[in-house]
Amino acid sequence: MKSRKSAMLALVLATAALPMAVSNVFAQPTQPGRAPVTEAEIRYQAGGSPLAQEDMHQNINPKAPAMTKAEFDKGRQVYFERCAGCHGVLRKGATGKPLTPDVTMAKGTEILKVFIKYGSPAGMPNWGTSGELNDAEVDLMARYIQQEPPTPPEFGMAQMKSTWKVIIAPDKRPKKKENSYNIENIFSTTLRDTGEVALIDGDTKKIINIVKTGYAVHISRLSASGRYLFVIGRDAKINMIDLWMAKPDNVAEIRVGLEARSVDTSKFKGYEDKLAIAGAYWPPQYTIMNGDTLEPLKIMATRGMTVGDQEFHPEPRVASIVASHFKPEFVVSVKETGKILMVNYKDLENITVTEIGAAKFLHDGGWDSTKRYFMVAANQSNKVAVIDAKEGKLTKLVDVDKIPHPGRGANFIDPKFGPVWATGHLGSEKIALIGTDPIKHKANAWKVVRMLDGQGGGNLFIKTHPKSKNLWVDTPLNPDPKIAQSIAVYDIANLDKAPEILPIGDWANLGEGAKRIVQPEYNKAGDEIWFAVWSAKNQKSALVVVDDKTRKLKAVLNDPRLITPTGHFNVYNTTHDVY
Ligand code: DHE
Repeated sequence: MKSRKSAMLALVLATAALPMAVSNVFAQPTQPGRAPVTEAEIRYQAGGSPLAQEDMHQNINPKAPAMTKAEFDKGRQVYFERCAGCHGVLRKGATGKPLTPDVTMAKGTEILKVFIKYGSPAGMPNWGTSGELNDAEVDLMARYIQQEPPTPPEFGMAQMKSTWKVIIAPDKRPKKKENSYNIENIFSTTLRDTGEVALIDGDTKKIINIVKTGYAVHISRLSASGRYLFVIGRDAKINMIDLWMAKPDNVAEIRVGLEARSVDTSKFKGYEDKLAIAGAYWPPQYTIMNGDTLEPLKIMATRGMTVGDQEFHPEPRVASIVASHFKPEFVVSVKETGKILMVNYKDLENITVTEIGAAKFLHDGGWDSTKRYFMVAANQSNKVAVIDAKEGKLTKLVDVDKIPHPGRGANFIDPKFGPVWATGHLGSEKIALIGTDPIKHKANAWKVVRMLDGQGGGNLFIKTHPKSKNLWVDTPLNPDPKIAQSIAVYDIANLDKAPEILPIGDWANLGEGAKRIVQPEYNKAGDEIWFAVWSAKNQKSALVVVDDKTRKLKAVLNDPRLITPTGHFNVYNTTHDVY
C-alpha cells in the first residue's frame, strides 16, 4: 500500500487535472437520444473522493467475473475518483443509478462496457470515447462493478480521538487580541489543491499567513464572537485558527471521518463559541465538538429512511449545516434522505432531534434576511426547501429551475415584490427570486416572484450586501470560457434590465489557463466585492477586487502563493450571515 502522504499527493494530482480531463468527456459529439447532462454538472460532481486511497476488503463472489487483488484495487481507485460522487460509496445510488451486483450482474460485462464506454441517455458520461478510460480500463470497470462493493471503514470516537490535537491549549492562548489587524475584514481563502488557506488582510490586501489545513478545504466558518475560524477539508480534517494570535494560526485540529464538506459553530445566546459541529460524507454522520478545543463529544449517524418513498438509505451524506439564532439548535441537511435535522445541543446526553421531511438531494443554503427561515436547495429535485427555525417546521417546498445552487444565496429588496432570497442554477441560466416576507408581502411569500436570465448554466454562487445595489452571479462551470471567466451584475433597482458582464478573468491578466471566476464575496464595509480567479495548480491564479459602486477594477492580488483559490470568506460577513 502507498504511504498516506504519497497517496494523498496522487489524489491531489488526479483531481487537479480533473476539470480539464472531464471537459474532454464532453468534447465528443452528442449521441442520439443522449440526455442533456451538462458539462457543468459532471465537472461539479466528479470532484474526486479521498476514499480512493483507503484500503478496503475484497469480497470474492464466485458468480462475478474474476479479478485479481491488483485489478480490484485499481477499479476501486477509479471508482472513488470518478464514480462515487454520483453512484454513492456503497453503489446503492445517489444522484446516479444503483450499481449493486444484483443490477450489474444481470446486465453482464459486455453491456456494462457499452454504458461505460459510450455513456447513456440517463446521464452517464462517455468515459471511453472521451479518452478518459482506455478499453482495458473500461473492461476492468465493467468487471469491478459486478463485485460486492467494498465498504470503507467506519470512523468512531476512538479514531477521532487518535487524530485530535490541541496545538495550543485554551489557557495558553492570548487573553486579548495580540495583533493590529482589523480582524473583521480578514478573508479566509481556500487554496484548494495545496491543502492550505490564505488569511488575507482585507484592508491592506496583504497575506497575513498561509495556514496548513486538510486537503481541498471546502468552507470556512466563524465562531459567534468572530475570534475562531474553522475550516474543513474534503478529507474531513478540521482546523481551528485563532485570529487573536500575533500571527493567526492553528490551535486545534481533528478528523471527523474520511470525507466531509461542512462545519459550523453554536450561535444561540448563551452558547456563543461553546460548540462546533461538522458533517461527514463518509461515514454518514455528524459530530458535535467542544468549541474551544475540538474535543469530540457526540457522534450521530444519519443512516435511515428517505423522505417520500421511505426506503432505507445506507449512506446519506451530511450536506449544509447552519446554526439557529432562535434555539440552541444546529440545522443539519441530510442529502440522500432529504431530511433536515434540528439538532438541539442543550443536553448532549439526552439529545433531541426534530426531523423535518423536505425533498431528496439537499445541498447548500442560507438564511433569509431575518435569519428565521433557512432556504436550502434540494438540487437534483429542482426545489428549494424553506425551514422555519422558530417553529421547527417545513414552511414550503418551492419549485425552481434545474439544479438550484445558491451557496448561501442572496437577500435583497425587490422593488416590486419586497424582500426576496435568490438562487442561481447549475443546470440552467435562470436566477430565481423567492419572496421571504410572510407578514407585509404575504401574497409573494415562498413563491418564485421573478426569474432573471443569466449568462448560462454552470452557476455556483450569487451574492449581494445590505449596503449594495448590485447582485453578482458567477458561472465558473459554464463550458464557454468567456462565460466562465466573467461575471454578470444586475442592478437591483432595475431588475428588468439585462446584466452588465464584467471580464474579471481578463482583468486578472494572468495569461494562459482556465481562470474560472468563482464566489463573489464582500468586504465588511460592503463597498468592495472579491472574486477568486481559479486556474489549474500549475498555472497562475489570483483574487480580483472590484469597487461595488463603480463596478471598476480596484485591485488584483496575484501573490504566487495564491494557488487554486476557490471559496473565500470575509470574517464579519460569515460570522453574521451577511449575504
Ligand atoms: Fe461545494 C459549499 C458539497 C463541489 C466550492 N459544497 C458546499 C456545501 C456542500 C458542498 C454540502 C455546503 C456546506 C455548508 O454550507 O455547510 N461541493 C459539494 C459536493 O459534494 C461537490 C458537488 C462535489 C465534490 O466532490 O465536492 C462540490 N464545491 C465544489 C466545487 O467543485 C467547488 C467549486 C470547489 C471545491 O472546493 O472543490 C466547491 N462548495 C464550495 C464553496 C462552498 C461550497 C466555496 C461554500 C459556499 C458558501 O458561500 O458558503
